[in-house]
Amino acid sequence: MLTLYHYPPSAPSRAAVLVSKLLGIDIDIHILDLKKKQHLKPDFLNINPQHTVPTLVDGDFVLWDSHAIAMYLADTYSKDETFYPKEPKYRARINQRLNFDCGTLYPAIRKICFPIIWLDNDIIYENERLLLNDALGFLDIFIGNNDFVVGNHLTIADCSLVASVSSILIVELVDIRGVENSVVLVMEYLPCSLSDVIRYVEKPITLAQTKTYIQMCLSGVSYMHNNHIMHRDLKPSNLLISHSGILKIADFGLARIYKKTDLRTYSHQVATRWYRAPELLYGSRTYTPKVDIWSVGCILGEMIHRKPLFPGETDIEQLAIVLGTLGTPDEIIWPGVTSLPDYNKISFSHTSPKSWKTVIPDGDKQSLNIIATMLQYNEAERPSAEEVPSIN
Ligand SMILES: N[C@@H](CCC(=O)N[C@@H](CS)C(=O)NCC(=O)O)C(=O)O
Repeated sequence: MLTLYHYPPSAPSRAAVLVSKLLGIDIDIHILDLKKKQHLKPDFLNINPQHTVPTLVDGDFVLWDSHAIAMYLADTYSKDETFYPKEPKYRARINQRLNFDCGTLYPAIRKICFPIIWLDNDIIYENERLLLNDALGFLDIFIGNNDFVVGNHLTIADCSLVASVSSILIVELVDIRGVENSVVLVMEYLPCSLSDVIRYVEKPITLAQTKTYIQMCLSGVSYMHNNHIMHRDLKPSNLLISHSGILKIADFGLARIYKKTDLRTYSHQVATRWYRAPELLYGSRTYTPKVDIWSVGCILGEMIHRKPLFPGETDIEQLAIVLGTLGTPDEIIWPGVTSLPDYNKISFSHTSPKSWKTVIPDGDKQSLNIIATMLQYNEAERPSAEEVPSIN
């Protein structure tokens, strides 16, 4: 049996685990907590005097360095050559990417992340940021129009590079601490939320700011959705603003992974009421990430209107306000509405849709058109985050 000494926050260590999974190799993973200095204990120093993770033990053979481990596992245990082909030029390019990770990309990431994670530092120096940007630029060039770092095939080099790049995200998560029986996540401090910005009466948010924030929000939503995550609780107080005015999506407490091919059902009791999509209000359990697009539409409307668009006090009042604005839905504008779980539980008197100009009198034509497309009953008609026309 192979044993891998592993520490999950370490990118090289994660790369070794990824390779073992990619190759379908059964490995006994032994967690070594670097924060508790377990890697400096004599037992481990006997195995690896350089005291680094990952370290692989294969019988009486010991190997460390994630890239060397990846090559060894692929050469020794892979069923075929798929992920580390022997053809000399192909293999040379994979090795070049692995060396690039080892000598250029990972050191640039480590220089920034190490002081933040281990030394309670919160400064990123400009020269370090530029070095990392340069390295990420090379990575972009390697990928070019392909899907992977060497052409269109997944190789062991992708495992190393993706593990390294994913470490950049840890910078946002400043620390993980165990306190008694719970885990405390220490996040980057962001001074205010979009909710504070909207309600700051002394300096009302301008249309230009509104558009910039919505654009940032949509690019975050697009990133999440492309990575199969639906947030399910987007609202102004979950959109945080950094000192330099960068908007970041926070609070993934209700977020879920979804798959297009999956027919799994989800809870409908998600999203803070005012930003909850109508399919959720009618109890749908097979909704899509378009619930987030509805929420962004509500947020855009609220930024222009300076008041929430649909401020229901109860779930029923929420539905009544939405219907009072968009008009009574039917099977023509919203195919499938009559089959939603809670559709027959409550009926409202018939109402016609209001024009968005009457709902948000201060709205400009372009913003109102965008709100109208995002706030459609039929989720299939709502644009994806990328399809929302850029607001200028
Ligand atoms: N190039 C090595 C880097 C390994 C490395 O630096 N590991 C760090 C964790 S990210 C470590 O074990 N540090 C503890 C130490 O050096 O004492 C690899 O790819 O495996």
